[in-house]
Amino acid sequence: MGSSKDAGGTLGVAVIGTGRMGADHVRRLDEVISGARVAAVADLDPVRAGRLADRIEGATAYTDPVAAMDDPAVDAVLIASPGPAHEAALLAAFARDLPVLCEKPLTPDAASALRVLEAEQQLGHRRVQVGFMRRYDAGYRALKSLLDNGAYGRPLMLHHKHRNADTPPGFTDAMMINDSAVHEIDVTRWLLDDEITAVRVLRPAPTGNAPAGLGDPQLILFETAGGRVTDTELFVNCGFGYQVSCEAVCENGTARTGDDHGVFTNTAGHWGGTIPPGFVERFADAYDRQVQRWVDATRRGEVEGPSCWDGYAAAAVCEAGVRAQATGERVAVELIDRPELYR
Ligand code: ISE
Repeated sequence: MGSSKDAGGTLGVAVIGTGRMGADHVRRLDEVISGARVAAVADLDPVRAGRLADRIEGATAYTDPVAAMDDPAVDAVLIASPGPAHEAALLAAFARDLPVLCEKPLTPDAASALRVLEAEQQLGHRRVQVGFMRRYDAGYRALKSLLDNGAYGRPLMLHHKHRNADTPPGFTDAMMINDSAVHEIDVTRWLLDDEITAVRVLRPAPTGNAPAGLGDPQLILFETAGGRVTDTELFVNCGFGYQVSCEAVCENGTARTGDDHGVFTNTAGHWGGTIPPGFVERFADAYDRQVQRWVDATRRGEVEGPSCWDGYAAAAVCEAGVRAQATGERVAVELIDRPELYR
């Protein structure tokens, strides 16, 4: 595979979807990332796409993602549209052999993720980095290095906490797994280098602050092929801000990330720090690092980071999770054998 873009040239990126994440990625590519520029933006809403493109020299607005990919200034694609639109966009990018950074989820269910996995294998080389941004967070990376170097012995359990201040309108029980817990699914697989084999969901009495019908909080248990167990407190209407942390319990010690409270303050009988309002702020550095690493790898003609296999495995665990949530039962995860391309 040759490098995308001439030596020293910038990578022209088409950003597909200009909602909250897409618009943030457009800003990031324009203001933070080196070696890339926004060449095209696509959104079903022409006004939203046009407004963004107008602010960036040389960027063209489209309503059709495929037309954006066919813009001659485009060398690579960043997919940030809603999950159900990902499969079509990914297949169109494969047809043009364009490098892709695809926001999570790869696709919303395992069957469509499998189709994407098969299409990428047809190409014969990896083309996709999936946007599991926690893998680029400094704290999670330090935790991963510590587990990998083995100084604390084998990791036995992970305790995850995932709290959001509130949920957007229309947020459902299934979205608590597919949109929120999907991050714990990915970091569990990544940190432990192990596949999740079964899921259980415990549902305490919901907070009165959750919208009617949403069973919030939930406690999610994963078992892995290597015999590890992890728990996740998922509380997406906690009201007080955005908190994500992970503690690894190993044979010879424990290690925890996510407790950074910013500036430590003392005032009038209180000490404390700050809690970020949302994921865009909490993971700003991780998003920057993720996109910069994608741009750098793409310009070298390489693909790194979370793969379509990771996207597929996460989708399969989500499916089991949604069933576990609905039935209260332990649900086994069904995975195909890992194809050669992803070993
Ligand atoms: C959202 O889609 C995200 O990806 C956030 O990281 C997560 O914390 C939130 O719960 C999701 O809704």
